[in-house]
Amino acid sequence: MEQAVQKQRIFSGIQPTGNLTLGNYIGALRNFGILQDEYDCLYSIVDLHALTVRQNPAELRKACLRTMSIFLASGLDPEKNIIYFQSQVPAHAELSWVLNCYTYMGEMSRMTQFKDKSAKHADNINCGLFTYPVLMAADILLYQTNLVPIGADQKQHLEIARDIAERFNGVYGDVFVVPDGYFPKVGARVMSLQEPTRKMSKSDPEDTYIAILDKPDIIRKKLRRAVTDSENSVVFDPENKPGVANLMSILSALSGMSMEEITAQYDGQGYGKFKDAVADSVIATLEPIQKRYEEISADKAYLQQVMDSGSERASAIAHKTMLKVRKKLGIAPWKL
Ligand code: ATP
Ligand code: LTN
Repeated sequence: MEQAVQKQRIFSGIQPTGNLTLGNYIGALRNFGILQDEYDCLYSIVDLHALTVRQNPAELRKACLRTMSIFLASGLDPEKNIIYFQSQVPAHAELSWVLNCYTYMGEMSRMTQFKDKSAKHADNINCGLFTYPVLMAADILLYQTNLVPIGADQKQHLEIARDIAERFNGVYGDVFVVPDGYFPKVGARVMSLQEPTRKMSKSDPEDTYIAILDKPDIIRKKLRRAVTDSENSVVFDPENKPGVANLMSILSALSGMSMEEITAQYDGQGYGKFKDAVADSVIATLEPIQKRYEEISADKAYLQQVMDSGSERASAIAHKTMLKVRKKLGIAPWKL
């Protein structure tokens, strides 16, 4: 007799902060769509994580809806995937507390994102920022996730999630699936257009990133101004030519061309032509997403329905894990 094969589970999250960038798209979002047929996927807008940095409530609300609309516009089917807001499923915060008690201060203080963000927000180095990776571990472990599609900047956080899962399982038996990462071959770390040795980040100044919703003329302008070097050679050398290497990675990730093919086609013709080719491929990728975004973001009833059904479906899975965790820990509910 044939047995129904249980699909592997995928979980990933994106913070509703600022404008989603081309880095978010190439590093994470694009893979979400590719995986939706083969896996059982949950994609969360992690609004609790966003609170680690001071947010304006009205802006946060808008950014949440914008992020959800971008998820849908980039091809995520809300029937096939569970798309929801993290804060709508209280079990994330609950499991996060539990896992905090199985995580060491030393582990958290080694996290590079914590160091970067506390340097950026020196006036608000709060405990949430410090234990941010524990909440991320809770997000992942709550759903017994097998695979986590993320950009390379999140590798360290995924490692911690694995360590916490193994530690917990070591004490209580097999409670959590230990997750693996899923990284893009090219573009796992899209770099800033102005400082190509730093990652492109949506919380940096406008001219350093391309937003998924940037219009074609803006995209072209930003790419023309992208920092390169004075050599005029289109050769992939991330160490000595980080600006050119970054643009080549973007073009390769979006067009499928190899680095050699890009060099063969654009070397020796000046950076202007090369940058225009990068702009063409970025525009061709983003324009259809922007068109769908306009329609989806205007349809409030549809967004409400995706939001409600997503949190209901996610809650049902989370509830099962929490019952198991509570039982193992010896906390209520008990059967008396
Ligand atoms: P912030 O600047 O507000 O910290 P961010 O731009 O890093 O945000 P996140 O919401 O933290 O965005 O990340 C969402 C996903 O996008 C993660 O999987 C992350 O690895 C990926 N990602 C973010 N920036 C890049 C980048 N420059 N290149 C590739 N992937 C990226
Ligand atoms: N920490 C991630 C966002 C994030 C996430 C997650 C990603 C929160 N929870 C769970 C994957 C799985 C970030 O800053 N990019």
